[in-house]
Amino acid sequence: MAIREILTVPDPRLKEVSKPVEGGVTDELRALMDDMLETMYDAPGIGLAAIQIGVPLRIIVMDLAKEGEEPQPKYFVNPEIVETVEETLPYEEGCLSVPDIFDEVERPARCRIQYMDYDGFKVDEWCEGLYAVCIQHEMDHLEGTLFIDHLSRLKRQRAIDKVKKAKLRALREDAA
Ligand code: K1U
Ligand code: ZN
Repeated sequence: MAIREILTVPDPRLKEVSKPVEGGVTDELRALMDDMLETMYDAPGIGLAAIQIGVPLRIIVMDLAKEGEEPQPKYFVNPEIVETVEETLPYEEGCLSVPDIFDEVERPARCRIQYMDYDGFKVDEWCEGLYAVCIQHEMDHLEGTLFIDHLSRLKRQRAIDKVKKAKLRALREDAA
């Protein structure tokens, strides 16, 4: 297992639409999902899409266990949202690709998803609460959409500028 670098804005790869996994869940894919989970735990975060480590495949990992609880890793291969409810839920979101920026996004409160799990079994289930928020945020990544794309143009640009400045500052500190 390995910790991979997480891409941050304005890296153009984050705008790519990820491709479906062909040919089922192989050992190679499971090794990628293991790396993604380790990278997510290290960050730390509660979800990660493959494109965030530069791999344009429709794969997501997630763990919504609270501190002190047993880990509950979840793996999603070729996930699809097949139904949503009209009711919406506002939630203060963050993103490992837009570090240290948090803002409210309103999304459907519940959604039904279909995907293949770590062992290649098909799953069909309803999500609600943080699970619904996180899977919709991660599904957005597969379409090249970031949570800041749901904000006003001004807020989005401010967020990108803030991340750029922080990256420059870190580079300068490393060079000193
Ligand atoms: O970058 C990502 O896609 C991961 C992101 C997932 C997410 C968070 C909040 C709402 C929607 C989606 C994160 O994990 S940001 C970090 C975070 O939320 C967190 C980190 C440590 C402990 C608890 C939460
Ligand atoms: Zn994100």
